[in-house]
Amino acid sequence: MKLFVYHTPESTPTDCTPDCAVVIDVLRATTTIATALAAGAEAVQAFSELDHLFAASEAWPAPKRLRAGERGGAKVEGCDLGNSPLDYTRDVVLGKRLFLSTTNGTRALQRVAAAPAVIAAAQINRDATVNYLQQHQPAVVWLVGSGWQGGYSLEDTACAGAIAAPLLVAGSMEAGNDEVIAAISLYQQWQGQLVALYHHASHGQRLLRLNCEADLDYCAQTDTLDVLPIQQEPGVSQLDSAVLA
Ligand code: 3SL
Repeated sequence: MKLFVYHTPESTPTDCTPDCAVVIDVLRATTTIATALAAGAEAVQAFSELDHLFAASEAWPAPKRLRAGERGGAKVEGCDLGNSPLDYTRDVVLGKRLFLSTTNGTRALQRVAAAPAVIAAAQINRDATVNYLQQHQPAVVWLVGSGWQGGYSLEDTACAGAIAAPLLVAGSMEAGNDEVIAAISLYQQWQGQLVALYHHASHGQRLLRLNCEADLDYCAQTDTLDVLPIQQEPGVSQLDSAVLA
């Protein structure tokens, strides 16, 4: 297996697709997706554009849908929820389809939607992601950070390093680009202090200004959810039954 890290969706190649794309938006979209599915949501359907979200969700039975929208860290007007994973409790999401649009994370998912396997990964389901890659051994894997509007995000690259490190140590993967080694170094430097890293990160600071400190604490937890959101049809993620079994 050959592993590539891309810090942003914009830096991924446009002339090819990997066998497996792992999209990372630790703060907060992929953390929210994993949390919602772990809490019993039926599926998460991701949109880069809000008007597409509203049009698609209109066709879904109202009692079975939740609209979730975030722009600039804040909840979008007209949506049921924003993008705080702490809001995605079992009583809120059970059996419902989540129609989700966020500033960067859902755009990153859309960017790699043509790959045969697309996973949503974060710190909280890091181990489930590593196990999937070890079991399935896709030949070419991209770890794609969502970043912030085209720029690099510390928390996403640190999570890419957290996924890459055990794969390289086990010898089951080789680094395909220098970014893999840089991501591992970043993770190794901060692994015991992820909350502190997120407080340094520009998006972490944006969320702190929005009084979302508890979100940073939640998103920094490692390997707490044994769930793997995997794309079942373009844009639609559900739990991988192999992880549940
Ligand atoms: O950029 C995104 O997709 C979001 O995850 C940003 S936020 O954490 O909800 O502000």
